Amino acid sequence: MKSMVMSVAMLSVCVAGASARAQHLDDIALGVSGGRIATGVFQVQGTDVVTVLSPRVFLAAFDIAPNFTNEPGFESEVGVFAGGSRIGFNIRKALRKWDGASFPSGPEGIPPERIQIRLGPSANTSLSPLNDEPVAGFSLAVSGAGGSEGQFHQHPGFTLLEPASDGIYLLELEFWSTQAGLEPSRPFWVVFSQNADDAEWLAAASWARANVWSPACPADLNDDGLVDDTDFGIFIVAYNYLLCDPPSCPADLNGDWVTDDSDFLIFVTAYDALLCPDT
Ligand SMILES: [Ca+2]
Ligand SMILES: [Ca+2]
Repeated sequence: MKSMVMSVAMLSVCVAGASARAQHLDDIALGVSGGRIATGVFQVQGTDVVTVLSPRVFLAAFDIAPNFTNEPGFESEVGVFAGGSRIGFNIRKALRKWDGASFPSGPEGIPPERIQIRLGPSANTSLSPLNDEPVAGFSLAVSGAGGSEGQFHQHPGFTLLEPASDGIYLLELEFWSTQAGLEPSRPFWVVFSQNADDAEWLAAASWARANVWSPACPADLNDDGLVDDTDFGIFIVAYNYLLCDPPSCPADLNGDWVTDDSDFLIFVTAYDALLCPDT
């Protein structure tokens, strides 16, 4: 899977040329939508890189070092947030482990493992809880000056603690900001692979997408409540190369991690309806 993800990223770079590589395309994108922080991915459109703020389920793997990764990072375009503000996170629930069919929501799904999130000084350390009481995380700075003012770009480290058994883990997070008037993000989820089979990893991520996120209007790729030409522009780029914008797959509307004719049919139906369901 990692090789597929990387190959897609590299393909995107090749298509766009070096000038479009303003963002690290395999990071989780952060932006602002409807007055709140939103998560998503970056997508190459011609010579531009756009932020697609619809995905809320992301892939990651403990493959940078044993039991450790700091990829994907979290990144915004320049000028998105108030310069010098801070963005923090909360861990919303205990970790869950894939049982082959689901991430059980009850206590039976909570493994002995915990995930530690850390960046920089030891004070910047958080541990996933052993129950579903939220844990307040730490905050990190938005660039305050220079050509990158208002950009957030950080790569906190994620460590799977002992016994660190092989398998697939689900972590539920949210972002918040010190910026006045900017609301916290909706929950988002990272599906971590610890030496898991790639197909099983994607199956687990599909399950999470369908069952813990369950998007009401997946074809609304820019999260504005409408399915219109802007969404079509995003959809058709992904459809043209079949695969996904790592680390998620916004134009995969049926949750199988490929963007193909099945998704196209879902898209045109939603496009004809124009308005998203009122949820
Ligand atoms: Ca839209
Ligand atoms: Ca699909």
